[in-house]
Amino acid sequence: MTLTNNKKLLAWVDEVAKLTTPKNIIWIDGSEELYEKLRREAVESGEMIRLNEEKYPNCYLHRSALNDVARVEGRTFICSPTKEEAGPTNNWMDPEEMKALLRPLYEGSMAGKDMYVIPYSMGVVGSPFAKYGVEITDSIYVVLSMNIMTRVGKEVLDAIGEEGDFVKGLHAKSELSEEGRYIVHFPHENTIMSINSGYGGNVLLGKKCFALRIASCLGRDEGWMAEHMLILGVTNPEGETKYLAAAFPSACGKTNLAMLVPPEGYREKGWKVWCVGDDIAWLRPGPDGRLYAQNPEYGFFGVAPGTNMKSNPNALLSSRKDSIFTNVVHDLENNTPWWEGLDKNPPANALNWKGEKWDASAGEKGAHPNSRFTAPAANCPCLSDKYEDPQGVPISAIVFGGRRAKTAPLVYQSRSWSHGVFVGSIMGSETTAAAAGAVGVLRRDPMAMLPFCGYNMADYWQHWLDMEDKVPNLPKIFNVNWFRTDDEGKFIWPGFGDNMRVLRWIFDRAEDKIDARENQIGYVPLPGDIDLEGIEDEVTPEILEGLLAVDKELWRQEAEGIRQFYAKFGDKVPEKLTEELKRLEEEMK
Ligand code: OXD
Ligand code: MN
Repeated sequence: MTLTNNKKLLAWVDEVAKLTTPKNIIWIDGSEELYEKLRREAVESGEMIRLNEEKYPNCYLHRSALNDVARVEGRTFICSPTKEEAGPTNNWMDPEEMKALLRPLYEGSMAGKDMYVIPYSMGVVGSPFAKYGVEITDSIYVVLSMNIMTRVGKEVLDAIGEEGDFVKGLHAKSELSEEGRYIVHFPHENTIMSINSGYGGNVLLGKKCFALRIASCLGRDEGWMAEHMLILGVTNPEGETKYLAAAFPSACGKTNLAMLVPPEGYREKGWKVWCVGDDIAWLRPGPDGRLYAQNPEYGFFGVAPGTNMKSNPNALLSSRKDSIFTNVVHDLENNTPWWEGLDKNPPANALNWKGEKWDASAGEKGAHPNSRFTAPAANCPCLSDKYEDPQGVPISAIVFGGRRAKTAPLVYQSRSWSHGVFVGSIMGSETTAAAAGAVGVLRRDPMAMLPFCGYNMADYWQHWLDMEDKVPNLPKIFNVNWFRTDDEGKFIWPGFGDNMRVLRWIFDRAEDKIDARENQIGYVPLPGDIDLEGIEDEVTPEILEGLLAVDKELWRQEAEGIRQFYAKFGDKVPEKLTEELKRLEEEMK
């Protein structure tokens, strides 16, 4: 049975089947019947384990191969026609050379297996934001996860129609060999090829591969933006709701901010925070001259460790049904998932993420640090009612952030759009103990897009700057840093729900409701303008002053680091950004 008359799609499926020689070709039509059959098959083969039906209805546990537990930036390629187009921060290979390398890897790779054809949409089907894709895969885990993370099925084929275009994604698990692992993008052909991996970030091709790397190129060509940003809405006690989009590198609490629970005093007064998206935002000029955002995804692919009823109740509750858990601890007594930081009671009778008998008291972690939950956004208790709005939500503020022990203040506002683009381009974060390597090393990660920008980052900055000509009423741009530490290395700002206090200032500034003080790097809050009611014991006005202070010596070093980073891009760095850098150097003299 085929569900479409799109000749291009039928020809491509045929071509892939000839190359990979599967036993059957199964079109994913979105029917529950087919999903149920695949779930049963995955349980029978051991690919997934069905969890406790009462506590975790329709939830499954999955383990990826031991050598395959994270995105592999070293094996991710942008194969644009020229190396310059991919830029100095992406791996590049000539497209034809890469195809010649990949072809033998795919040859016969699905022999004896079923091949699944998944039509999916990034964005609300039929909306101005939507872009369609088709992923071919030999993994049931991918089929079931794509159904959580994107909108899948016949309605997407109908939206593509007989003549319509789509992004091609070809995934084969093959032997899961590390040497043969490739995650490859051909932006000029709207094609993604992934092989020898079964880990989410490498194989759920709608997410990073399509919605960021390919979509960033589409956005450049079509006048919109694909960004690694959460989207949230804040309703004030007067009942007005405003939205912001925010970019953070990993390990900066992005999912927690996306689903923030305001402090008790705020909740009592009627403040509410709504999640529109936790990872990706597509931003387009709207009919009223403002910038509008939609979350192109349909679910959350969240890091499990550290998620608990205190740190992020909304994420935890999102994953209580219809979810897939990957590389977590399996509590055999209850047949439930567990991870470090869920609670203080590691299960006594359990298997670790590798599927081995696990004894928590022996000191080794049970869940992989990058273990994940894949959960439908519809489960999220604070999901915005505008989440499925075809027009998206109007964005009042764009927020950049990173993890900086000293340099960056708690919050500052950029002086202009160009200055804001500069602030995004110099983003960086200090490494934590969660990742391998030295702790506290600064990694520059412009707009948190370093591993996700599908073309030359310097051209991407120019595209940001050019938005000023396309959108008359652009949002204001801010930078936040929740992670300043004192001399003992302790965090000064309480973070989590109390970040609401900073969001409030950001919205007030975005609407020009309050004044601010200009310093060497932008605008910072006036004394008294960050509400400290309820945390006065922890954060006195003097401490807040310290959190907002600019240390000229540190910023001189910062400017030097930025100059070195910019040098990688040669003369491609937009002039407006080098001008901003010069101004920063001047200010710090
Ligand atoms: C993610 C990431 O998984 O940014 O969202 O790495
Ligand atoms: Mn991300």
